[in-house]
Amino acid sequence: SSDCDLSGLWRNELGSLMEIHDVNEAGEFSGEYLTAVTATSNCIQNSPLKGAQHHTKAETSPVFGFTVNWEFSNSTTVFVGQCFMDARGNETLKTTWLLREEVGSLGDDWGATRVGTNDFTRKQNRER
Ligand code: B9F
Repeated sequence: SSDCDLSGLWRNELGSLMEIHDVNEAGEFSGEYLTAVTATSNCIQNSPLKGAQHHTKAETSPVFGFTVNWEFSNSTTVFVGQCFMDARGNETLKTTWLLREEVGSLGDDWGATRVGTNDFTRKQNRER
C-alpha cells in the first residue's frame, strides 16, 4: 500500500536508531530506541518505547505518538509526529519531542523539560 507504516528500523539526523515492531489493529506499537547522544557519563543502553498511531483507513500520512523510558537515567522522552511519503515512496517521520529529567526538588521543576525536533528516515536492513 502507499500508506506509511511505522514498523521497521529508523534513524534520525543525530544517528539514533529505533526499531518499531508490528503496529496492531488498535494502532498500538512497541519497540526499542538506541540514542546516539546523551549528556551524562552513563553508558547508553537500548531503551523501550511504546506508542500509538492513528488508524483512520483513509489516512495516508498517519499521526502518532510514543514514549521512550531511558534505561540508563531517570528520564523520559515523548515524541509526537507524522509520517510523510514523497513521490519516490521514501518515508520521513517528522517529530517533536519533550524530554523530562528527574530533578531533586519542586524548586528545580522550572528547568526539568527540554524540547526539540527529530526527523527519521527508514534504515535499510542491509546497512545494519
Ligand atoms: O541524555 C539524556 C539524559 C537524561 C538525564 C540525563 C541524561 C537521555 C537521552 C536523551 C536522548 C535525547 C535525544 N536523542 C535523540 O535521538 S531524546 C531527544 C533526542 N533525540 C542531561 C539531563 C537531561 C538531558 C541531559 Fe539528561
